[in-house]
Amino acid sequence: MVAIEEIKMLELLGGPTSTCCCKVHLTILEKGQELVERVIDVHKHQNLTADYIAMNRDGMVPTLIHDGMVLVESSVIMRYLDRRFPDPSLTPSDPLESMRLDLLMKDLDEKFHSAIAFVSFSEVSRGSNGELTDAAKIRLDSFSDIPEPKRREQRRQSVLLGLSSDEGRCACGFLETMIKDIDAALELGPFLAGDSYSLADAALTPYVHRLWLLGCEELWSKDRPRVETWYKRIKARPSFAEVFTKHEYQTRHRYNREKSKLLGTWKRFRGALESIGNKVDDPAVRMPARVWRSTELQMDKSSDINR
Ligand SMILES: N[C@@H](CCC(=O)N[C@@H](CS)C(=O)NCC(=O)O)C(=O)O
Repeated sequence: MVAIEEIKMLELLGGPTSTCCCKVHLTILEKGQELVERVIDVHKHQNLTADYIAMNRDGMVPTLIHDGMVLVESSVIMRYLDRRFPDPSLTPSDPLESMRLDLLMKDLDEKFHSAIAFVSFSEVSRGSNGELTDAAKIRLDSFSDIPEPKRREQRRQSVLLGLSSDEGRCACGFLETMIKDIDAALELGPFLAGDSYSLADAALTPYVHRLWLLGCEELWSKDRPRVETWYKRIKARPSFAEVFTKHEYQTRHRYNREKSKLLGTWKRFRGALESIGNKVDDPAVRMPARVWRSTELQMDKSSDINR
């Protein structure tokens, strides 16, 4: 019999509509670990209660409780899990592959996460002509509960401004870049950091899936077959079914592919991308993918100090 103190259960606080929770959830399952899911509904501001903020001062999900300890920040949690449960390792042993993993996760945290949050909030607040829904207008008032002024303002802007604003166009540009980066990484192997599934795959999956739920798969389905193949491969894993498919009934009211198609999210997204660069000093950019391999062409020989 297992003594009660030996049961070191993982408790994941958050919910299935959060990309950051999903990436941690995928990691736990890929590690073959069991977890208890405790719903903290950010749409009901359960992340802003005094009890929750006492554990997670940013009032963000996820929080992981393990063995009586509190862990926050999704990427930090994922790395903890990888060290704490080393088998199977989700970090490649090859230094270059693990560097690729680090860079993909850094870009996700620093650029792509806020971009998906903007596009998601903006689109779930709109009708087919891009107009704010009545429910969204009511929700705007509730943002005053968000304690940190910068985050409060970002949240208001994502609802008020829409994808045709500079902020929206920047977000769409970043997400296109994310797909290009995924495509470039897949040139080197079937998974994002090489031959086997890694933390990078777990981290990026919820973002690509969110774009699919928003009906924006044209970002890859026409001209980036490697991304399409990777997405199919990831979708076939039991962890995907457990994290996404199983929770579909809970998330449909918010992210619903058929509804996004009807409401024209992709049209607005594509319009935002096509407008980039059409004005002077445009803050939005369509960046090229990360380059992993050096080629002769990229090297400017005239700058060679040994010449
Ligand atoms: N850097 C944090 C970001 C977490 C985050 O943005 N969580 C979102 C859900 S994906 C959240 O809690 N949103 C609620 C809010 O902003 O009020 C992490 O990686 O854990």
